[in-house]
Amino acid sequence: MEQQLKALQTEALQKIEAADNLKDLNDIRVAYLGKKGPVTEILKGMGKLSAEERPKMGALGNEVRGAIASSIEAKQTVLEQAEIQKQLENETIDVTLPGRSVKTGCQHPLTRVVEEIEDLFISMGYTVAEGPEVEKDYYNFEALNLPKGHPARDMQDSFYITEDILMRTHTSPVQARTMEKHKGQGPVKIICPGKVYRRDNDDATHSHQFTQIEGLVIDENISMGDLKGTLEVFAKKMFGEDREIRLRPSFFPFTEPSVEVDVSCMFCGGEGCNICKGTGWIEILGAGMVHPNVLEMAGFDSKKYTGFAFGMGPERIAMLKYGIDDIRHFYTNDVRFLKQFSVHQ
Ligand code: FA5
Repeated sequence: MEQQLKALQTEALQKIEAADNLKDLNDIRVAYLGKKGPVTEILKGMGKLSAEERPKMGALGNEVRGAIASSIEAKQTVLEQAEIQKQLENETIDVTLPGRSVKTGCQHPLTRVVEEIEDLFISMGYTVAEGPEVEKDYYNFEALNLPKGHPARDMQDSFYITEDILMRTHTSPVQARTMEKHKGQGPVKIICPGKVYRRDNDDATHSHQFTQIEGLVIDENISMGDLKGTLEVFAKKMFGEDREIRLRPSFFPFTEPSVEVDVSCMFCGGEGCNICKGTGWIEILGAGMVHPNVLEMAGFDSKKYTGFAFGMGPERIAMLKYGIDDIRHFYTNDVRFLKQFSVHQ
């Protein structure tokens, strides 16, 4: 029995030594130290021993169990340490590796120009007004001195939804709505940025959906001089301090007199080039003094109040500012185009 117990101890210690993971070690613990393990089995034969031998064998049995248990415990510590070490090695961060750069987006060039124009007018005391893109014929045309059947409606081919509702063809209906809200009381000083829709054929300078920014000022004693001064500040701010503007007579049913506003060519400085078609001037917007009929329809006394209004296409402004040759670049979202306007290239 003594030999059996010692052989068992040797065998168990060898297996413990060979175990290279905690699961195998636990299996050895269950196999050798469990209630029905071999030490217990061997000690069952103690009944056949003399009274003298029995306590000796009992003590030896405990000794073998103790040796196996402490060997398992020691090995467990070693294996646990190894496991922690392995985990630490796997989680090691190499701080010398180059970082991964985060790709940031950038503001769309059109948004940038719209916000720049907004900021300029806000700094001159204007507030920003908005209106619906699906608009009533009344605000888009009638309240702007364009009754049904007026030939000037052909200037803006429209997408009609019903006979009285259409996609707005310009941002001027926001003028009409704002004036109506003011109930004949000045002053009014707003700009209205927003999307507009026209049945124009798409080409390098036209789109069926584009952006406009409208400006409207109504107060006592507002004159054409105020309009010209305001637009001069705008042109210099957008295109450079050397720029000049000129007004050419034009026609809009909602303004009288009406003008087209040109800026001196920013590409040739006014000398004449292929962009300004040799004239030295580039058209940037339409404007005029608010027609008395429009003031009266919105409830303003046209003898007391006068006003000016203007409307521009920020796509065309951005094209001139950044030398963009096709309006469709704004809408196709080609990353190669957009990336050129990133501040973190
Ligand atoms: C108007 O829409 C008037 N409502 C502007 C106005 C407001 C005049 C207040 C007087 C007082 P016009 O149709 O010219 O005007 O358009 C204004 C600007 O929109 C043009 O100068 C141009 O820059 C831009 N625009 C017009 N049609 C298109 C188009 N199809 N695609 C891109 N931009 C366009």
